[in-house]
Amino acid sequence: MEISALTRSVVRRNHAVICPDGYVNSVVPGWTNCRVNVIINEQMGARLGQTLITAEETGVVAGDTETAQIFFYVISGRCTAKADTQAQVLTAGQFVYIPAGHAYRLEQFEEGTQIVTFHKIYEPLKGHPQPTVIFGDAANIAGPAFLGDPALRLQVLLPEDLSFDMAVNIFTYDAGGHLPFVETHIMEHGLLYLQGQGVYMLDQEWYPVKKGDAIWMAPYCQQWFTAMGKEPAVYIYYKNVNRFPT
Ligand code: UGY
Ligand code: MN
Repeated sequence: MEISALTRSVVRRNHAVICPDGYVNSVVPGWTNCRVNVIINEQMGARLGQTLITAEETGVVAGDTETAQIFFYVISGRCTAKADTQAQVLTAGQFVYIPAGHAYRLEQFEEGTQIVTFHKIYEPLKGHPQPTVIFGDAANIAGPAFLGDPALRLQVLLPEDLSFDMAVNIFTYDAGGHLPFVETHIMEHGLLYLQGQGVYMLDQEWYPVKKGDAIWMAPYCQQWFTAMGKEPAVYIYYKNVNRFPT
């Protein structure tokens, strides 16, 4: 029998590891007939939001982004996503980015469809038009070797364009692959493991992590990762980018 008083989840000043065993559902207005777990949010000191949605067949995820752009990525299952005048069926690996000030509606879910979302208050940049709605598919995005190491591959899902103040990337590590150095940087991350396992170092603490776990890294939280096991470790992550460092 598992001991219910134990968990791998931790919440620290500048990082958190959130494992599914600690989830408590939230009610989010406009997101109905689905389970919503708010994994990262400003209550913990973050400047991004990250949620996990598990939808029933009758689920509806609808709203207006207002000030905060949202990125929806389908982990598993299927739904129809509508924004502006566009509508597309999304399946695993596909995504839609909804800019600030836009209405969206996700519906017609396959039972149990799982979606991870990242949202951030949009910071406009003079001389650069606000991004438009973007539908995409990770399967069509190249994953070049990261800093020349073929064991690490990085897919950049959103355009690398100054209009965007957030990036969402998928990082794949072959077993044994690891970040080439301990990163110490101003950018913040929200992250969800899609596959595999490994060990993350966060602010000089060491955490075993695996598929389903989420991590928050505040600015300047030192970070390093090595993949373990027999299959590649894959995570999707958010990063704030392209703005003057205040
Ligand atoms: O984009 C990044 O900063 C990335 N290399 N960080 C990370 O995976 N922890
Ligand atoms: Mn980083």
